[in-house]
Formats: sequence, structure tokens, C-alpha cells
Amino acid sequence: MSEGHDDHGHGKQGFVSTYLFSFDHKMIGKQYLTLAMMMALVGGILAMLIRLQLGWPGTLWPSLETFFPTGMASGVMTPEFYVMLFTMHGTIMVFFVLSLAPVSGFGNFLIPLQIGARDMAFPFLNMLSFWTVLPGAIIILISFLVEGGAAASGWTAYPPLSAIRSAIPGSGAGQTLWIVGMVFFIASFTMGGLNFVVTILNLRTKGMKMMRLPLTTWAQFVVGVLGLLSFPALAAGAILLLFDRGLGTSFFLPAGIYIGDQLFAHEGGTPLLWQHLFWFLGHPEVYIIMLPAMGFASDIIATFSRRPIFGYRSMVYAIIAIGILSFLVWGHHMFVSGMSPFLGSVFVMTTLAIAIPSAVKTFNWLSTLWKAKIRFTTPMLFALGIVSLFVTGGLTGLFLGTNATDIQLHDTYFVVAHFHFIMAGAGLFGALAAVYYWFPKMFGRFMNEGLGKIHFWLTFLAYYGTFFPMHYLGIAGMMRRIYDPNTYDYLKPLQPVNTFITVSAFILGAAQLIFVANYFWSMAKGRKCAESNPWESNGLEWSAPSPPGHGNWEGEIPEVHRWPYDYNNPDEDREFTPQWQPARVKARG
Ligand code: HEM
Ligand SMILES: [Cu+2]
Repeated sequence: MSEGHDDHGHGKQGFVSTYLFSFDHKMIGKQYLTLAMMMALVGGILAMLIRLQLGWPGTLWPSLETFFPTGMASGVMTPEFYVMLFTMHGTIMVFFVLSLAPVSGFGNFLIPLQIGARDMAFPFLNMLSFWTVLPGAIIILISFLVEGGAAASGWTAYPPLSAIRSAIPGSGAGQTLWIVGMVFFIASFTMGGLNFVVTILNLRTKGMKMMRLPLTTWAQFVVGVLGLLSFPALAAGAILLLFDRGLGTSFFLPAGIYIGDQLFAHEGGTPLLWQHLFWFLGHPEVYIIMLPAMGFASDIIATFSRRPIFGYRSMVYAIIAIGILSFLVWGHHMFVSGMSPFLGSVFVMTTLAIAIPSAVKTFNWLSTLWKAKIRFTTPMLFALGIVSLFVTGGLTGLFLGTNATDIQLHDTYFVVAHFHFIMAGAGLFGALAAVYYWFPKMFGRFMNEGLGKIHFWLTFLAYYGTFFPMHYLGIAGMMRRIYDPNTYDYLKPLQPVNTFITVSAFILGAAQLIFVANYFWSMAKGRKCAESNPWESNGLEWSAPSPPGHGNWEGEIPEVHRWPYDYNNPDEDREFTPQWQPARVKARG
């Protein structure tokens, strides 16, 4: 079916075509993963700086002046710099880390291997999409160095701050670069989505029915569709925003804006248009981050509990339902924008409806684990972590999705806690679980389990230590994006909580260095993985050599005879039966 790709050179390839302009989905996946890790380092450092300010507001850190001569002139962080920090932290983490690693990284690496194809449907487009996102990332990073500094209107880039070039320091060149960088990102992500959808629909090997796909691939399929349908809204918004900034249009700018005492000559537009366009992308985007994590969790939990995933069909329908609903809920980000309470109540209902497929998934994971003989490997621990963070973040979502309670909690630290659990946390743990689980397939070596477990426990505990107390700060009235809470008397008693959070965040950040060290050390020196199926898994990717060569399988692509979850099937006399094993007694799925 997919034999057509053998033609692009099986012979020895040069450095440039192997490592730089590779067409091979596995190399492209690794390129994305490497880029995401580098961006995570930047995004993480920004988070540490944010927490430094909130942990000890106004303190002098003279040594930091060397690194940030304007932002930390004479060692104190300026408010302008703080605003840039959380803007760029959010942007980098959401788009350049947690969309790139699980989707572009693992999607590219895994989809052909899991469906039985030699490569993605459009290998050239695949290469192009990486080389489109890379300039986007570079442009975003360069924006720190331009006059006025990086963008400072939040990762949501709301006008008028983002639409008026003279509004605040970051509104100038920094904001322009932010928009241009995002346009590159969107172009790249759309190419990727097209590749995902076409590949999964057209290149499946013999016997690989849609209802035999691993849940990871199902998630990537829906993610591809979501990306294709939602990112264009942001692209349109970004281009209109450029027009408002440079060409004198007023899509997002209403009449009567003053800068200082100068009336700004625009009229007729509305910032709400941007909010609609942004959140039409923004909510599907959080599922673009989370669905792959849910797919990884399902595959990893089944493997290490040695159980068929409970309710496979309902899992597939839940992924699809979440995908559809994600387009109908964007208004829950705009309850306090003056929308009619009736319209608000419609968005409440669509939002709360997402709780149903989410609960289906959660109960299915728990049923899979129930009374299982669990193997607590590092990838399994991270997969269980995904479930934990997903439940914690999901429960607070109910309060934010209901307009009556959201009016109180909106733009407080309760929101920051919520999205760091449901999106940032689940996505981060998903990416880490995937690295530990598929590392032997990617590099032919294992990561160190001892270091992996230390990394997991430090990350898990410090994650809760960092973000759980933020719920309390939010309920107590601490607003998000605030530079120095102590300017308000009523927030002063909360300072010890903020200091505690910062210490936890530093532990969390330091723990990731263990991961980075383990990753690179294992790549060169880790225990060799000779066999193709080290975890005794059933997915088709485990039939290919570790690591797979060009074209993935040496001979024919294996045929698929069953679903990927035949663990301890009573109809079979083996403990596990991979997808490529012909039925001995009776196939399932
Ligand atoms: C090392 C772990 C992390 C720490 C300590 C951290 C900390 C913070 C803090 C303190 C803020 C500022 C909140 C505010 O003032 O409103 C923030 C904002 C944010 N973070 Fe994180 N974060 C971490 C990881 C992540 C990850 C992995 C993501 C990925 C999705 C993420 C996404 C965001 C977003 C979207 C914002 C909002 C930015 C804005 O308000 O414009 N964070 N983070
Ligand atoms: Cu939302």
C-alpha cells in the first residue's frame, strides 16, 4: 500500500540529507523533539524568573543584571520585563514545546510505525514543515533582543495592547515578531496536520482497520483535524492584527482610546473580535496538547497493567467527541467580556458536556488498572501521573466552565493552577512518558530506570507543590499576571505561600536537569536494547527493529490481525499477542 516511498535513496546518505534535510519521518520527529527540548529550556528559565520575582518581590539580584541589562537593571526586575516573561513563557510552552513534542515529534515518529507505513504520505511537506517552524522559533527568540524587548500582551495577545505599537515597550517590534513567528508556526502546523490525516486515512497496512488503531494514533488523527480547522482562525486574526498595527485599519480598535493624553485615531473595531478568533483556536489548541497525552496514557497503561484497554470503542468515541466539542466551547473564556448571560449559559452547557467523554476516559483507565498486576516502570509512572493531573485539572475546570463561579475566579491564580494541571501538566507528563516508553525504539537503548524514577517522583511531588497552592491563592483573590502582589495589603499575608511555590518550582526545574542528563547519557551509553519489543507490547511499532532503518521494516510490511490490546486474552494461550501475530484461536477487535 505504501511501498511508493522506497525510491528516495536506500544507499548511503550524506550528513545533510540524513540529519538536516531528511525526508524520513523518524528523523523529522527527532528534529522536532530536539527543538521542543531546547525551547522547553528557554520556557523553563522564563518560568523560574517569574517565580523568582513572585517568591521575593522587589529583592535585589545583582548577578542577574549581567544577563538582563535592561530587564533587571541594577538587579531589580522591572514590571515591563515581568510582563514579557509570562507572555513569552506561555507562548513558548504552549506552541513551541507542548504542541511540538507530543504532536509534531511523536506524531511523526510514531504514526507510520503504528499504522504500518514506510513514511508519512508527503515526506517533502513533512521536511518543509520542520524547516518552517524553525525560523518561527528563531524569530520568537530574537524578539527578546529587539528595541523595547519581547511581546508583552500575554500569550493571548489581546488588543488593544497588541494592536497599538506604542502602547507599552513590548508592543513595538517585539509584538510584530511575535505575530510573524506565530504565522510561521501556524503554516508549519497546518502542513503537519494535513500529513497526519492523509497518512492515517490512506497508508494503513493490510488488516489495520481504523478500529484496530492504537489510541495514540487515534488521538493524533483527531489532533490533525483540529489543527487544520482551528489554526486558520488564528492566522486570519494575526494578519488582521498586522493590518491594524501597520496599515491603519481598525479591525480590533474601537474609538476613544487614549495613549497618555493623546487620542488615538481609530474607530469602528472591537477587541472582542480578536477574542473570538483567538479562542476559536485557543480551546481546540488545549486539546491538541492533551489528546496525544491521553493516547500515550492509554497505550502505556495497557502495556504495563498487562490488560486490554477497557472500553476501546468508547475511548475512540470519547476522543472524537472531545474533538467536536472543543469547537463549541470557546465562549467560556469570555464570560466576563459582557456577553449576554443567555449566551453564556449555552457555553456553560457545551463546556460541561466535555466532562462526559473526559469521565469516560478516566473511568476506562481506572478499570484497566483495577486488580491488574502493574509493572511500575518509569513510563508507567508518568502515565499514571497524566491521569492524576488530568483529574485534578478537570475538576477545577467545572468551576471555571460555569459562569456563575467563573465570574469570581476569572483571571485569578485559580485559572493559572487549573491550566497548569490540565494542559501544561498533562501535556508535559505525556511527553515525558512517551520519551521513556519509546526511547528504545528511537535510539536502540534504554533510559536509566533509577534516574527515571527519581525524576518522576521529584517532578510529580514538586508539580503538585508548585501548582496546587495556586488554587488557594486564586480563591483568596490574587490576580494572575500580577507583578508584585504586595502592592495590595490584602495579598500581603499570602507571601509565604508564594515563597513556598517558588521553592517547589525551583525543585521542579532542577529535576528536569536529571531528565536531560539521562536522555543524552542514555543515547550514547544507555543499556543496549537488542530486541524489537522490549516492553512486551502489542502495537505494530514494536515489530520493527530498534531503531528502525530507512523504510521501517526490512522485508514486507507486516500484516495486522487484531487490535493492539491483546494482553492476557483468555482466548489465547500467550500472555500477550501482538498485532502482527496471526490468530491462533480467535482474534479480537
Ligand atoms: C516549570 C514549570 C512551570 C512553572 C513553574 C510555570 C509557572 C508559571 C507562572 C508563575 C505563570 C504566570 C502566571 C500569571 O502571572 O498569570 C505562568 C503562566 C503560564 N504558563 Fe506556566 N509554568 C510552568 C510550565 C508551563 C508549561 C509546561 C506550560 C505549557 C502549556 C505553561 C503554560 C503557561 C501559560 C499559557 C501561561 C499564561 C501566560 C499568560 O498569562 O499570558 N507553563 N506559568
Ligand atoms: Cu477553553
